[in-house]
Amino acid sequence: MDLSSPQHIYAMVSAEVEAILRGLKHGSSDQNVSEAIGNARDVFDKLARELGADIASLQKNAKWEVFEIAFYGETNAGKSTIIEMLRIMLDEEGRRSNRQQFKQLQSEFNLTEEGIAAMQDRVEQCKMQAAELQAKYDKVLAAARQHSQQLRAQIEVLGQQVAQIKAAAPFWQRFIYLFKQLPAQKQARELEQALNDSEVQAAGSAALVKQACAEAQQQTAAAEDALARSEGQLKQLEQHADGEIIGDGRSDNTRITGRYEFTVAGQRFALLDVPGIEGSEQQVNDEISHAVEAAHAVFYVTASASAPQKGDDGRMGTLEKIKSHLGAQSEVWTIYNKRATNPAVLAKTVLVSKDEKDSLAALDATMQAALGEHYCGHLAISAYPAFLGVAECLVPGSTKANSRAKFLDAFPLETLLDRSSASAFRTKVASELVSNSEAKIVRSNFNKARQVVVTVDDKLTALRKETFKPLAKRLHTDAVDAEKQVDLAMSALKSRAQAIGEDAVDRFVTVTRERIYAQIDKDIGNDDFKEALERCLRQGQEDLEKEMPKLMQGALEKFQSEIAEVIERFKEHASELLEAYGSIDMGGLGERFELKIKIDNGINIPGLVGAVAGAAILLTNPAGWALLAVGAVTAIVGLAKAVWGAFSSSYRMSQQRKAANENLNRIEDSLRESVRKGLAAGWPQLEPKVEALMAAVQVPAEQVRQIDTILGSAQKQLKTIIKTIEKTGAK
Ligand SMILES: Nc1nc2c(ncn2[C@@H]2O[C@H](COP(=O)(O)OP(=O)(O)OP(=O)(O)O)[C@@H](O)[C@H]2O)c(=O)[nH]1
Ligand SMILES: [Mg+2]
Repeated sequence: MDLSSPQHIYAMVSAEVEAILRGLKHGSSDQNVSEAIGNARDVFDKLARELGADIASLQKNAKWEVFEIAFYGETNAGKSTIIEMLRIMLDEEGRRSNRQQFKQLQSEFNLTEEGIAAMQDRVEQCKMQAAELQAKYDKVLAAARQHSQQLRAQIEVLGQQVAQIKAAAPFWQRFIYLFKQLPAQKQARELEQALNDSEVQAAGSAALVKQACAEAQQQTAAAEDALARSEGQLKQLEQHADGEIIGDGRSDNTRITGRYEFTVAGQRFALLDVPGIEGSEQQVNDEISHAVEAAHAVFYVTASASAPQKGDDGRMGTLEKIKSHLGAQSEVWTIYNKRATNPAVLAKTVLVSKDEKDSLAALDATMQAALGEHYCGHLAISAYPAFLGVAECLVPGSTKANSRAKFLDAFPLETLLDRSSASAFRTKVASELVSNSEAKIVRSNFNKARQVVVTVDDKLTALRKETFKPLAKRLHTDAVDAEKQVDLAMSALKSRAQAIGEDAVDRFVTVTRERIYAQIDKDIGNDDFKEALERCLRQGQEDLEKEMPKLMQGALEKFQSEIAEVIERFKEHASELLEAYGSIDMGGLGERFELKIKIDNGINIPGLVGAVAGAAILLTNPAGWALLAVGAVTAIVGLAKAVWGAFSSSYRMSQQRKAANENLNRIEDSLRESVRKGLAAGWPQLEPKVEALMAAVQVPAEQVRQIDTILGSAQKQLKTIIKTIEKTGAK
C-alpha cells in the first residue's frame, strides 16, 4: 500500500479491499468450485460494503488540521458545563465576543445588581408615596365631612330653639319677630356662613392632595415601566450570559454537536460538545457518531465514580455503547465530574474521597478491558462550581448568579478553582493533551482506519469459526454416515445376490436330478438316457432363465430403495444444517445472508436405477452358463457307452445314475463358477454409479470447506493491510 500522504489512508484501505473483492471474481470450470467462490464472494462483498460505508464516513469526518477532543457521555453528566468553563478560562473567541456584548448591554442599561435594586427601590418608594397621599386625601375629606356635620347639627339645634321661642311668645311679640331677628337666629346664620366657607376650603385642599396623589401614581407607573423594560433587557442580556450551552437539568439538552476552537500557546485545538448517550439518543445517534469519528481524543464524562454498566438482554448498556463508539479511538480519558450543589463539597483540599478513589480504580479497570491500550485513565473535576467561579457574566438575580455568590462567599476564586481541580484540568487539557497534536492526529486517523479493517477481519474470524467450520464438519460427518450406510447396503446386496445364485444352482441340481432319476427308473436304454438327460438339463436351464432375473431384480430393487432412503435422509439432514447455519446474521446492517448450496448437486437416483437395471441383466444371464454345462454332457456319456450294454438293467440304471450325477456335479461346479463370474462382471456396472453418489454426498461439505478456505485467504490479505497500516502509522 502506497501511503505517500497520511491523508490518503482511507482511500487506500477502500482500494485494497476492492482489490480483494475483485480477486474473488474469477470463475472456475468446476461448477462446485465456482459456486463456492460465488458464496465466498457474496459474504465478503457484504462485509466490504459495510467497511466501505464506515470508511466513507470516517473520510468525510476526518480532521487533519486541528486536534479535536470530543466530550462524550451520559446526558446531564456535565459535558457542556466543563466546556463552558474552559471557554471562559481559555478565552474562547465565541464566548469572548458574547461576554463583550453582555458587558456593553449591562453598562448601557445599568443592568447590574445595584442598578436593578435601585429600580426596584424606586418602584417601591413611588408606590409608598402614592399610598401615603391617598391616605392623606381620605383623611382631609373625612375631617371636612365631620366638621360640616357638627356645624349642621348646631344649626339645627338653633333652628329648634327659635321655633320654640316663637311658639311660646304672645301674638304681638310674634309680630315683632317678623322684623327683628332673634339672637339664635343670628347665630344660626353665622354658622351657615361658616359651614359654607369650610366646605369651600376643604374642597380646595382635597383637590391639592388629589393632585399630588395622581402625580405619585404616575411616577409609580413610570418606575414600573422602567423595571419592566429592564426585564426585557435582562432577557437580551441572558442570551450573551456565561453558561448558555449548559442544560437546565432536563435530559438531552445538547442536540447538535457544538464545536469550540481554541489556540493556546500556539497549539490549535477544538472541543466538541457531543449530545448525551443516555437520553432519547435515537435522535442524536448520528450526531454522536460523526463527532466521535472526527475526534482524535475522547473524554468520557460521567457524574458517577462507578464503572459504566453492561446492558441486559438485547438492550445496550453504557459499556457496550462506549465500546462500539470509542473502540477505534487512540486516546480515551474518563472525566469524573463530581457534583457540587453547595460549597461544603469543596471543604476538603482533596476533591476525590477514599471511596470514590476505589470506585474510580474499578472504573479504570473496566474501561481498560473494553478499550485496551488506548484507554488513558481518569481525571476528576467539579466543573459546576469552577464554572460559577469564572462566570462573571451572569444575569443579575438569576439562579446561577445566586449560586455564584454562594460559592464565592465560601471561597476566594483561586481556592475555588484549586479545590474543584479546575486549574489542574485546564493545564492538563491546554498544555499536555494537545501538545504534539500533529503526530496524534495522524496516529488517530491510522488507528481508526485500522480498526475498520480489524472489525471486518474479526467478523470473518467469527463467521468461519461459528458458521463455516462447524457446518463443513457436520456436513462431512453426515456424508461419511451416508457412505457407511451405502457400503452396508452394497455388501448386503452382494451377499444377497451370491446367496440367490447359489440357491438357484442348488435347486437346478436337485430338480434336474429328480427328473432324470424318474426317467432312469423307467429302465431306459443308454441312448434314451442320454436324450432324457439332455432334455432335463435343457428344462432346468429354461427354469433357471425364468426365475433368476426375478430373484436378482428383487434384490436390486431392495438395494435401490435402501440407497434412496439413505440419500433422502442425508438430504433432509443437510437441509436442516444449512437452514441452521446457512442463514447468517452479518451484523451491522442487520441483514441476513443466505448461503446458496445445492445439496443434491450430482445426486442422481434415476441414474442409479439405470445402472441397477444394467447390472441386473448381467447378473441374470444364465443362458451362457447353461449352454456351457449342457455341452459337457455328451463327452461323459460317450466314454461310458461301450461297456454299458453287457450288464443287467439294475446295473445299467445305477451306471446311468452315476453318469447323471457326474454330469450334474460337473455342471454344478461350472454353474457356480459362472454365477461368480456373472456377478463379478455385473458389479463394475453398478459400482461407479454408487461411487458417483458418494462423491456427490461429499459435495456440500466440500463446498463449505472451500468457502472457508477462500475467506481464509481473503483474511490473510486483510491482515496484510492491517500490518501495512500499522507500519506506516508508526513512522
Ligand atoms: N448543582 C450542580 N449541578 C450541576 C453540576 N454539574 C452539572 N450540573 C447541572 O447539570 C445539568 C446538566 O449539565 P450539562 O453540562 O448541560 O450536561 P450535559 O452532559 O452537557 O448534558 P446533555 O447535553 O443533555 O448531554 C445542568 O443543569 C447543570 O447545571 C454540579 O456539579 N452541581
Ligand atoms: Mg450538553
